[in-house]
Amino acid sequence: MHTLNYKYDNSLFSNAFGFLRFPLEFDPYNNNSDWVITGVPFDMATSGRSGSRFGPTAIRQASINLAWEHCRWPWNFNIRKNLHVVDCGDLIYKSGNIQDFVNSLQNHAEHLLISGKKMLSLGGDHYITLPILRAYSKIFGKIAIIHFDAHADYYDNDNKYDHGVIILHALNEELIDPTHSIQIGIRTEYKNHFGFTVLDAEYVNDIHIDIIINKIKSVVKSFPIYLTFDIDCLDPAIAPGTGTPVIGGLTSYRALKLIRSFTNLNIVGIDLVEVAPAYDCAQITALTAATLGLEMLYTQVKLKTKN
Ligand SMILES: [Mn+2]
Repeated sequence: MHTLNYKYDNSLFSNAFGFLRFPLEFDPYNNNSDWVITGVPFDMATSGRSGSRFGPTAIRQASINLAWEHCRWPWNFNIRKNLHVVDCGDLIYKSGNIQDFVNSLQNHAEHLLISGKKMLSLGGDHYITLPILRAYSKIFGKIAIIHFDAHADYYDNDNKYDHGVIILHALNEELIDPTHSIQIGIRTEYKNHFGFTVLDAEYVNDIHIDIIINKIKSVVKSFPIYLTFDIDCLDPAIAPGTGTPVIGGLTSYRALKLIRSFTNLNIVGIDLVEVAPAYDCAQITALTAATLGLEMLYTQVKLKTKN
């Protein structure tokens, strides 16, 4: 019998729309996967240009360009043989109903965590991180975060649903521990740092990468870490496809160097947010996000083999 063959080393454009052609698994709670990828097509909390609801699809499509490498350079092992990853498709919620979205995402996240999974979520605007952090804090207590962003995301504008206020909400709800958390690439106004260690874009661009890596590790230590990466942390010359771009950001090379150093960190959850393909150019933002996601998963294999 003839069947479609989505073997990962075939063409660079055919796709069943799983990230990296990892298996699609629509019952993500009852299987033996280590990591579950969820697309979160939500952009109703965007303050700038909307469109990140199309981010998950764009990232998955671009990820196919990366599926042919058995061992992604410069890693020396095949991730498919060392980490069990599935893609459960996109979160379903009632469109236009933000509270239903919040409840659906937190519920999904809690089910995954109770099932022993770790989450890699593809946004969506940055608001998606808040319901996920609520679920994580139920399991882990106050969690540390590594937060890549051009924005500090604690602008107190009295708005319940705003992607620029999520960190303030997470602090007020005691979901995260600022003293063991770090923000990287910030280059917009913030009046208070609430106890976070902030490595602004100037510092991250100017200081030797090894010093930055040591700084990150000295802050987060061995605490459980949620890694949240807003693509606008990168310079818009590299990642233009996002809603609120700010010039003077990181290069993708520098971001890769930082991510690759995270092998020994206790990362328990990841998201990649704010890819808005309508403003992208030649899929470079989507490809960048897909590559960062793959590299983040590679760091988890190292952690697993060392334990
Ligand atoms: Mn941002």
